[in-house]
Amino acid sequence: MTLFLESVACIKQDDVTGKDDIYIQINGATIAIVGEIASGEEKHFNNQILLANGARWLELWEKDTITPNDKIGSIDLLQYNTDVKQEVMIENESASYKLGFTLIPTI
Ligand SMILES: [Ca+2]
Repeated sequence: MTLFLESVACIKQDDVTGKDDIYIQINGATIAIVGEIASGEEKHFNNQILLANGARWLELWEKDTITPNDKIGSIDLLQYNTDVKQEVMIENESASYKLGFTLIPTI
């Protein structure tokens, strides 16, 4: 399966001061670095990521230098239909993000 990552929108950032520093992991491996993003901002991507067999859990993380990194949340990729754009909220008590992506089955 290929993950076509299209957009990451920050509805509400995690950090109180400065911007969030976001990266995305799948099954523990970093597959995309979103970088600095603040509330109300959206970043667009054109990333096609070939997923390993068994890849399932997509996690959104926010990097902190002093305190441990914050996990914003995770989604189960197996829950989503393929070949159609998905817009999925990933959030916790403090932060809220919206991911736009399409899953493409490997032929
Ligand atoms: Ca943080």
